[in-house]
Amino acid sequence: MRLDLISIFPDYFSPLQLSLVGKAITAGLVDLNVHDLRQWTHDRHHTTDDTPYGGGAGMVMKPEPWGEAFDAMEEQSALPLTVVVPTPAGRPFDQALAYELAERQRLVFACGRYEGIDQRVIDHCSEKYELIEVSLGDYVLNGGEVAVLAIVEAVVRLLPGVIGNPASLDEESHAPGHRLLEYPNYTKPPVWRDRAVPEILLSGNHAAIANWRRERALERTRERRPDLVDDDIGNGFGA
Ligand code: 6GU
Repeated sequence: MRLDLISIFPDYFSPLQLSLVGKAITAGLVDLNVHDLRQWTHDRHHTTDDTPYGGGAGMVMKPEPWGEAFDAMEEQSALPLTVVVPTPAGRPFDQALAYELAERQRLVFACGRYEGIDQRVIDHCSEKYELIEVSLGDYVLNGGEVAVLAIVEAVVRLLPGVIGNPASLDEESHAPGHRLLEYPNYTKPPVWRDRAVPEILLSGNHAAIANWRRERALERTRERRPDLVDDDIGNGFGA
């Protein structure tokens, strides 16, 4: 998969060289390309924002640098391209969307700062490419960069060959097929500061353990995320 990340703060993306995403890059499973938007400005101050038409607080990102950036994206690779624009006004990001994005050959992330990007850039891109505006949740970040770190990590770990044991993807919270939160986990020692590991996990009875884990997962999900449980009405997923 090819990734292009466009931002006025390209340094935000250095942590992607670490850990699992870093290994996927080294292994050649991910081709990561970080771009400084200012290379597509032509004035001496490398201006990327301006005041909003109609008035109001904050600044809006100018369309011209973005237009040149997307032209350059097309020149750099002929792979079909999906544009991801992080914005609190976007489609809520979830595991289903992570799986969808993991199927794309090339993702181009356009990070807005300030009050966002001139709407004509969004309209231009949605006419020419597949475009998805994505939100991490109902809160406001200063820009898309931190959201991109989260989205890239969630997507890259789903790519074939990135995770050593793909079975672990099936068991985790929000895996396709079950939407329960994960059960609690324990490791050695069997007693720590007077707290014992639940007996059943030491029993060797695999059926009983699987049962216990299912119940804990259901209990936890009902308590913390009733919207994810089938017996809750109006959870948006049907029964
Ligand atoms: Cl994706 N971007 C910004 N700027 N703020 C957010 C967000 C994204 N998701 C939640 N808040």
